[in-house]
Amino acid sequence: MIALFLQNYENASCMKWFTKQEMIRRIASKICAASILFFSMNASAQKNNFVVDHNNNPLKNFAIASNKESHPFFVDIDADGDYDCFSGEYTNSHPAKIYFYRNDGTNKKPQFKQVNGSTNPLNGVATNALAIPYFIDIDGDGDYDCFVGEGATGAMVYYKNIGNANNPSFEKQSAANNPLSMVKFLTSGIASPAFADLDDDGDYDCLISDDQGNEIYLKNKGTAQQPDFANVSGSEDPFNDLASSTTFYNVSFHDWNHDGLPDLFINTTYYKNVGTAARPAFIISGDNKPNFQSKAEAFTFTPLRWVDLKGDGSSEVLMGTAKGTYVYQALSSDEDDNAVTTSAAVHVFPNPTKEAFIVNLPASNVETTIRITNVQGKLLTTQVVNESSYKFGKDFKPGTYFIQVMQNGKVIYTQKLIKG
Ligand SMILES: [Ca+2]
Ligand SMILES: [Ca+2]
Ligand SMILES: [Ca+2]
Ligand SMILES: [Ca+2]
Repeated sequence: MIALFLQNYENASCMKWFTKQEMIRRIASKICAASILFFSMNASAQKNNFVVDHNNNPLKNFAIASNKESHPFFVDIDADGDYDCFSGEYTNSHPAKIYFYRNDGTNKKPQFKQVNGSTNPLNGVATNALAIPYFIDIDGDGDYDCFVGEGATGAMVYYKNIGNANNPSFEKQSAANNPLSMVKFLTSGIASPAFADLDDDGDYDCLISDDQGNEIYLKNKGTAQQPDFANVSGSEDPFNDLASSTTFYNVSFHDWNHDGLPDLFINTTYYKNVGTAARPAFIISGDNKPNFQSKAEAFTFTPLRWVDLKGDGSSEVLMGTAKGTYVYQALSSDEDDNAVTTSAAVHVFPNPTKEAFIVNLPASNVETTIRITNVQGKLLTTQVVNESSYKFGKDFKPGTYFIQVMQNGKVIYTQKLIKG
C-alpha cells in the first residue's frame, strides 16, 4: 500500500555580463522595462491571469544599490515558517553583493526588512560583476545551501551552509568541493540555473541556460547527500528536442498543473511536462496556461519566482527588473490558483504541530494518494492510503510543507503545513 519515492523541482537563477552588443541590449531593455507594466484589457476574471499588484508588493520599497538588475530568491532561511528573500545584483565592473530582506512578518502577512552587515548570512559574497543566488539543499542535511551565479566567468560559486536550518552560516567552497565547478561559460559569461529532480531518483538535477539561448543539462548521478553532476546531451538530455527549436533563457521550474511533474517556464512561457516522473518531456502548451501582465525582457536573467507569501497554498510571482526593483504579480481577486484545492471532506490537524499531522479522508472506493512536498516543491513522500485517516510527519524537521490529496489523478485538496 505504500509507494515511496522522491522528486522535486523549482526555480532558477542566472548570470550575466557585457559586450558592446550586450550594453546596447541593456539600454534598450531599460527603456522597455518602463513600459512592460502594461495593462492587459483581457486580464479579466479568468483563473490564470497574474496581474501586477504594486500596492501589495511586499518588496515595493526596495531596490538594489546598483540600480541594475535585481535577482531575488525566496527561501525560509531561518526556518520560522515564512519566506525570507535574498537578492543579487548586476554591477557591471564591481564585485556584486547579495542583499538580505528578512521577513519579520508572518507566513500570511510578509513584512520584509533589509538587514545588513553580519546579520546578512551572505554578507561576504563578492562575486564578479553579477550575483544570482539560488538556494537548494544540495547535500541533504536539512539546510539550504546556495549557488551564486557569477558574471564574466559564467561560473557557479558554491556557498555551503555549515550552520543549520535555523541559523545559517555560509562558507565559500573551493572548486574541489563545488559540485558545479565544471560550469564555466567563458565565452558567454553567463549561466542561469534551475534545479529539479527530473529523473525521479531523489536528487536535484540542473538545467542551465546561457546568454546565447543554449541549454546545458547536468544530470545528478550522485545522491541527495552527495551530488555528482554530469553534463549529458543527446537522448540523455530531456531538453534536447526542445532546444532545437526554442531559445532558452530565464528558465525556472514550477508544477503549474499540480500533477506532480515539474513544468518548465522559459521566461513567462509555460512548457507543460507531458512525460513521466522518470523521463520528462516538455511541450509549449495553451492548456490552462498562466498569463502574466508583466513579462521580463528576454535575457534579463530574471526568471519567475513562485512563492506563496500569503500562506494560502496559492503562489504569487515575483521577478527582478533591469532597474533593480521588484515586480509582484498575483491572481486577481476572487481567483483561485489550481494550487488551492479544498474539499470539505478532507481535514488536516493539528496544523501547526510539533508532533504528527493527521489527515481525515473522505469515504471513497477510489484509491487516495497523499503527497508531501517541501516549499521548494520537492516531493518528500508519496503514499497510497486505504484508511479514512492517516498520520504522518512525526519525523519531519521544523519547517513548512505542503500536502496534496489526490484521487483519480487529480488533486482534491492542498494545504500548507507548519511543523513547529
Ligand atoms: Ca523566515
Ligand atoms: Ca544543506
Ligand atoms: Ca535526479
Ligand atoms: Ca506539472
